[in-house]
Amino acid sequence: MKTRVFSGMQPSGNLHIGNYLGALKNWVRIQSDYECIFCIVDLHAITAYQNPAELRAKIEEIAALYLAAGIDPGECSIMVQSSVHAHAELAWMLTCVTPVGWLERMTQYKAKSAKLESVGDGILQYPVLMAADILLYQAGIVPVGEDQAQHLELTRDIAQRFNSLYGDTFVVPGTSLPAVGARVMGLDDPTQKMSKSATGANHAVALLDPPDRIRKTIMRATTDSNPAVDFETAGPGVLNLISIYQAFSGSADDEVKRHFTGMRYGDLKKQVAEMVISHVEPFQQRYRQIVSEPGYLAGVLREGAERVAPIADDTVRTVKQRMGLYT
Ligand code: AQP
Repeated sequence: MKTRVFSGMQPSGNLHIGNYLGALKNWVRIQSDYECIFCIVDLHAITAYQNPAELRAKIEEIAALYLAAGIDPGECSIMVQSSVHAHAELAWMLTCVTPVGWLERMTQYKAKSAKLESVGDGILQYPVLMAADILLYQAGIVPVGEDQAQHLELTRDIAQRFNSLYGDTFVVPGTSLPAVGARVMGLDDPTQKMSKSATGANHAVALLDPPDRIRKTIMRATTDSNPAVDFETAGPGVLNLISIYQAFSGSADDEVKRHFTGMRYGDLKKQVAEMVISHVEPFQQRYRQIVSEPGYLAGVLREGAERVAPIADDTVRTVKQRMGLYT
């Protein structure tokens, strides 16, 4: 039997090249080696206010982008988190075995809550819901970007705590990070990770940005005071651009070093922009085709949910029995 893989993205903004290089590209690469479930985690997105009509549209946009990037719905299950009720149900049961101190230690919680006057409980509980998503399907591997590694560690802690309190119930999942592109940084500020919720006009390259917009954003990327690439002294902005190029091209470290050493920053940016465009343009064509087929996307999502719901129900039934709840 193939090991099960689970991962997801929030429909909380425009998917960017960080989401692609950190996660989606890896999903496409491994999809035929494992039994994969790829989710659109809309319950996570509502931890911050979302305009309802926009959220609904984003869910479909993200599903279409999964398909456009090469996820095969014949091979994998693509589904929306809120369409399988067991995600929320298991999250509550896991909340009850999770010490609040574990959640307060999460870097993402600290960063997000520091910016808010009033912190919603959902922001604190976010990683418990993520643990429920993964443990519900007894996933053995979770391919994510580096920013989610700490949440994965917490998922393992929650699984182990539950297993030790109630007996072996959950598979303890492993993390799969890409070798290059695990943490793509903001183009306007390379000390911050590229993020859907960041507001800067030149912060991110979205997967659906037109080529001219991509060129503009990359040409305006922050570099440093050197005129040309010197790997010994290069700042984070230059290294970020080079790693974006490398992650898209799949080139080896020494090849990249040879290619870029001494290159002027203007030329480096042009080459990075053309590399990104050559990869995202074909997605964009497939994306337009997918959204123009009436009913296709809804069918993929319905089938995905129908395929995974029995696995989720089975886990919830076992968890309820183990905890002594009424089944
Ligand atoms: N900058 C990044 N570099 C590499 N991987 C990244 N991921 C996110 N940002 C980067 C990975 O993309 C997947 C989906 O992310 P998410 O939708 O769960 O949200 P996130 O991790 O919180 O990412 P964002 O884009 O920063 O969203 P907002 O701003 O809405 O919080 C995950 O596998 C993540 O690791």
